[in-house]
Amino acid sequence: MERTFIAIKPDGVQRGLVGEIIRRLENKGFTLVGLKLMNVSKDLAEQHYGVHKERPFFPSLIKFITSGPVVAMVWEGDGVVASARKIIGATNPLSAEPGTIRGDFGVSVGRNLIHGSDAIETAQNEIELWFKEDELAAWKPTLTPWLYE
Ligand code: DAT
Ligand code: MG
Repeated sequence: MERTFIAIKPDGVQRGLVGEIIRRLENKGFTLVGLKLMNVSKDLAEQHYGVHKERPFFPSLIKFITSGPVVAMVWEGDGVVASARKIIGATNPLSAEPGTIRGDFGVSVGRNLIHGSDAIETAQNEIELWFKEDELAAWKPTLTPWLYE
């Protein structure tokens, strides 16, 4: 089953949106298989955002993501990588559609609340980077026959 990596950033935690964000992913029908509240080291932040290291916003991005606890999660379900990106919305919250997390709760690209993997391969790498195998719980919700044909 497809998996994606989702992180509620320090602004989402500070603003008390952890429950709201988890609720949206649960309501959609995705399954939570990993969850931890953690402080992010500079090293982990730089690895996670390595693809952006030449961008002008990189230093402030690293400073922000290491500024307070984040909620790191792994979610599972058919098509979860692309679907979670839709639920999250566009990178700039001012461009994100209403009904998306960033569209409903954000106003600034540097405080856009949440991260979601952008492709299946990226998701696998990010899950490995953030979670140990024994921190993930494989389980099959009893609702599965009511979510999948
Ligand atoms: P996304 O998080 O939607 O995958 P991304 O991978 O392009 O977006 O960028 C990673 C994060 O970097 C993004 O969530 C917020 C920050 N960021 C991106 N573009 C930025 C910009 N132009 N100015 C400030 N921060 C930016
Ligand atoms: Mg990205």
